[in-house]
Amino acid sequence: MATNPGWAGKDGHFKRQVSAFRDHIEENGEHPPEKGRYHLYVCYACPWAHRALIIRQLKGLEDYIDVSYVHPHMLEGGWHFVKPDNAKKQAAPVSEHSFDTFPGSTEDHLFGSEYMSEIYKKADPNYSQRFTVPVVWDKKSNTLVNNESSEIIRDFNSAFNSTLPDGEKKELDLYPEDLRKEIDELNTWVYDDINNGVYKSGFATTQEAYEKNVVQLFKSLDRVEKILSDGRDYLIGGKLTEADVRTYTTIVRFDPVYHGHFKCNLGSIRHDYPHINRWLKNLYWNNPAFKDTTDFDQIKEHYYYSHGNINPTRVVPLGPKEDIEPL
Ligand SMILES: N[C@@H](CCC(=O)N[C@@H](CS)C(=O)NCC(=O)O)C(=O)O
Repeated sequence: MATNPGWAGKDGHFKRQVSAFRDHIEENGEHPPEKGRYHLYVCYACPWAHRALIIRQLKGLEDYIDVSYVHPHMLEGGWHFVKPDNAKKQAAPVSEHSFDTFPGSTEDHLFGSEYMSEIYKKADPNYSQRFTVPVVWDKKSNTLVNNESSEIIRDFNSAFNSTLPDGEKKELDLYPEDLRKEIDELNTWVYDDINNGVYKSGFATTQEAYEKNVVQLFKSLDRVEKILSDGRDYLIGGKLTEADVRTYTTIVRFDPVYHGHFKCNLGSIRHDYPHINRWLKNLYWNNPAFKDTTDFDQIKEHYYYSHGNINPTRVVPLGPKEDIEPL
């Protein structure tokens, strides 16, 4: 009898929780757009947090929203930060698997907390759900604004426009009015079958649940492949939209992690999906917001080290030889 590590229902299917904090950064609202007012908590490894990092950079919000990066090991107690003293020291080499430091991870810049849970408890002492990233924190009203990436990225896309200097980044709209219907439609099945589909495959605790989800995942990858098969660089409307960002954060993790760790091995992106692979490489190599925010060491370390039920030895594989292929 397979053990159920607690994330799946009786039917063996993984169930993702519904995010609890759903306020917005908006003009004349409780959380108005202001340079330096908001802090973003992320893990480089997390695909949902990665969405927020990409859009922060695409929109030129680096000086507007500062960031704390948790350590990639998500163990008992949840996400933790590097201790302030260690953050200043030279980070340990990846092979040391240190709990105290990891290249790219930081202390909690706002409060010097040890665990991400402390941030949630500051906002709501009775909070009893999982302590997930990403999180947007309002330094002025001293509370958690939002912990749902699909909403955080919408705020980052448009809420700061009135405060941004004129230029390309201010103009960039990743959710343009005329494409919203198409973006929403694509987001829905990409979320269910691909973004969440890799988790539903990897966290399934019965053979039946695994097979159902992994087959659906590959059906939807086939669907993305078909969309991109006319040679286009972007999924919708001939330009970069949030649909590309949301799909990218799963696809870039696919060959290094999901293919092995989550048993999503009916194919790989580089060998079986030439058009998705071309689209992926173009985003990664030709747009710094994608490359700068993708940290393959953090990604591999997080998944292989954190899920003791799936990989009890915590050994992190060396391959694939190239995290992503060259152009
Ligand atoms: N719906 C959330 C999901 C975020 C999420 O599940 N993040 C994971 C990391 S990939 C997490 O922080 N998990 C911590 C935990 O489950 O304890 C979003 O999209 O923002």
